Amino acid sequence: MKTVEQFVAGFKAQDKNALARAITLVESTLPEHRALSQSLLSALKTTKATKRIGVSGTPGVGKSTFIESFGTMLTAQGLRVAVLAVDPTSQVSGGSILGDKTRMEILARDPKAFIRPSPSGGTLGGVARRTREAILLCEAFGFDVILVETVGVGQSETAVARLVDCFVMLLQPGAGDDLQGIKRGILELVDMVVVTKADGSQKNAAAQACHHYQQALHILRQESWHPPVLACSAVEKTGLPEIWDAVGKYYAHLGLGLEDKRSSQRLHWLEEAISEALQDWFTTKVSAPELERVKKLVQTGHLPVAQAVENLLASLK
Ligand SMILES: Nc1nc2c(ncn2[C@@H]2O[C@H](COP(=O)(O)OP(=O)(O)O)[C@@H](O)[C@H]2O)c(=O)[nH]1
Ligand SMILES: [Mg+2]
Repeated sequence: MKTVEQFVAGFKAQDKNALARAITLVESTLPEHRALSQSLLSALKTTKATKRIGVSGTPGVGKSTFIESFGTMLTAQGLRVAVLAVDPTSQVSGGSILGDKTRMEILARDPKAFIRPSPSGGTLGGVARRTREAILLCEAFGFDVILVETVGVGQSETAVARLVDCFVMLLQPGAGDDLQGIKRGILELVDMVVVTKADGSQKNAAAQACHHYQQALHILRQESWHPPVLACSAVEKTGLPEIWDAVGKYYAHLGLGLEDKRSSQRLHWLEEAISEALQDWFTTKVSAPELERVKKLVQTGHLPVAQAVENLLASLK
């Protein structure tokens, strides 16, 4: 597949291989791939109302198992589900969070589903951009629900919250009696909290955790949307319909606000993209030895920072 027409035809024919290759294209940093992927994104149209849902939480909380059970429930209802991942740590750990496809064995074989592991390498900004474009490709392909899994570290949660409509935070029972372990900023982003592993001996603890989080969120979040706190067991497949129901309520609450939310997200990504492009442009324009020379001068205090920037920019004119 080498032309936009071939990709578009592949999408029309519902060839998942075409989708996978289109995502590889948006993940590529080669200039010719970038150009082709941009033409492809412009050529593809999405008319369908999709749901973009972020699934976040610390490693081991049960994200992949949840997505397997939740996604399978949705495909059984006739919905088409795509799963994408944002994992800025994959570079370090050498594997992606969806590398453990064993946790999503059933969904991975489901004809109504598509699972894409995290792009490895690059900055969080780069990973987020590629994921944003992958979301658009999955929507153009015809998926109804896009689940974006992210590991709860660093800034990746904030980035994912800006990629999705509905940001769901997974917590597990007994992970502390208060919300101290969770960054406050994250609680301000969540649209829903799900307490996982509400089964077996953990069942009571999960109910308690729900109650606890509900109270805490009630104080913290006084907006018109009160993020609900729900318990589920991905293993016993309980509590999942209630979560889907809450997602529906959230979208109903957003109403026309959904388009506002998405358009302000687009604006945010435009600003990010401009900064990134300027950075790239700058590093290709300024000669490395010159930059080193200026850095030394700044380091030793011989040149003020602002003056250094001005000199560098002036040298480009
Ligand atoms: N009892 C129970 N265990 C679960 C449940 N969901 C996940 N687990 C277990 O928790 C561990 C981590 O799950 P995983 O989905 O890989 O977590 P992730 O790192 O957040 O993706 C695994 O051993 C799962 O079997 C659940 O609903 N109930
Ligand atoms: Mg996982």
